[in-house]
Amino acid sequence: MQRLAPALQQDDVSLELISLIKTILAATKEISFRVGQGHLGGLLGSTLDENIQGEIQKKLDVVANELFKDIILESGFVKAISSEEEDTSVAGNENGKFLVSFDPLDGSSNIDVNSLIGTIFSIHKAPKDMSADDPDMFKQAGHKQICAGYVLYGPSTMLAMTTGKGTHFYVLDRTYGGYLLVERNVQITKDTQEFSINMSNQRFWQSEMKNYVNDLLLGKNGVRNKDYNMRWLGAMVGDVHRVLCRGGIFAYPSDSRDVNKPNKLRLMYEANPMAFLIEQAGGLCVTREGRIMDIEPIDIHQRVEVILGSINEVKACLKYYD
Ligand code: AHM
Ligand code: MG
Repeated sequence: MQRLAPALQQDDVSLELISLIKTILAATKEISFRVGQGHLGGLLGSTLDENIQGEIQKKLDVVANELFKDIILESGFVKAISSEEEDTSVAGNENGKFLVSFDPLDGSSNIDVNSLIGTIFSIHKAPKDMSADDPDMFKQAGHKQICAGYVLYGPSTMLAMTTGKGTHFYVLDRTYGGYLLVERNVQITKDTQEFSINMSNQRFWQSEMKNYVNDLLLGKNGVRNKDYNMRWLGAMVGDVHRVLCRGGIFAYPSDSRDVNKPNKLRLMYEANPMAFLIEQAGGLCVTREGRIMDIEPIDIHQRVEVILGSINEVKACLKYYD
C-alpha cells in the first residue's frame, strides 16, 4: 500500500502543501490517541465554557483544538487558522502560504458515548496582501479550496482527502505510524435507497423538505417507487463517510426551531470541506439555492443548509423546491 507523500506526489501536490498536510495529520494522530484513551484519559465530560456559537465545550473539544492549533501554527506553514472553537481567526506566520479552517472534533455529542467523531479541515491559499491577523482572509468561496479532508476516529482511524484530483481514502497504520492509501478515486453511487436526516426536526422544516421526506417514507407505495432505509449518526463526519462508501443522501435543512439560527452546520469548516470531497467523488453538495462551494462567505462561523450525496437523489430532492 502506498504511503501518503508518494500518493500526494502522484496528484502533483507541491512539496510545501505536502508538508502542511503531514503536519495536520501529525495532529490527528495525537487526537486519535487521546480519543482512544476514553475514560482512561480523564477527558470525558464538559467544561464550564461556551464557544462563540453558544455551545458548551467538551473537554476533548478543547484539547483537540489546542493540539491542532498549536501544531499547525508552530509549523510556520500557515498565515492563520480558524476553528469552530475559536472566536475569530488566529494569526500564524506572516509569510505563511496557507490558511487552515477546522472543526477539531465534529460530532461532539458522541464523545461521551464512545461513538463516532472526527476532525474536518479545509485549506485555502493565504492572500499575500493581507495581514495575518485579518480574519477577512478567510472570506473565500469553497471552490478556492486547495485541499480538504476529514479524519474519522472509528474502529480504524481513516482519512478522506482531496486536493482536487479525486477523493482518496487512507487508514492510519499504527505499526508504521502513518497513513496508507487504501482507495484511490472513491466514487459515490449515482442512486441510493438510504437517507440521513434528523427526523425529530421534521415539524420545523419547510414544506418542500417535509414533502420530499414524506415521499421517501412512502417507499414503494409512493411516487419514488422504492423503499428507503434511514441512518443518523449525529456526526456529519460519520454520515458523510457512509455516503462516500455506499451512497446516500445527507441533509441538514433550514428549520424554524430558532429564528436567529435557521441552519446548524457551519460553512467554512463543515459544509465546504465536505462539499469538496463529495464533488470530487462524483456527488452533489448544495443548498436549495445552489452549489455550496459557490457561496461567498461573510463570516468565519456562518451557518448554511446542507443537502449532499448521490447525484440523482440530491437532484430528486431539489425538484421539490422548483
Ligand atoms: P458539532 O460540530 O458541535 O459536533 O455539531 C455538528 C454536528 C454534525 O456533526 C451533525 O451532523 C449534527 O451536528 C448533528 O446534529 P443533531 O444534534 O441535530 O443530531
Ligand atoms: Mg462539527
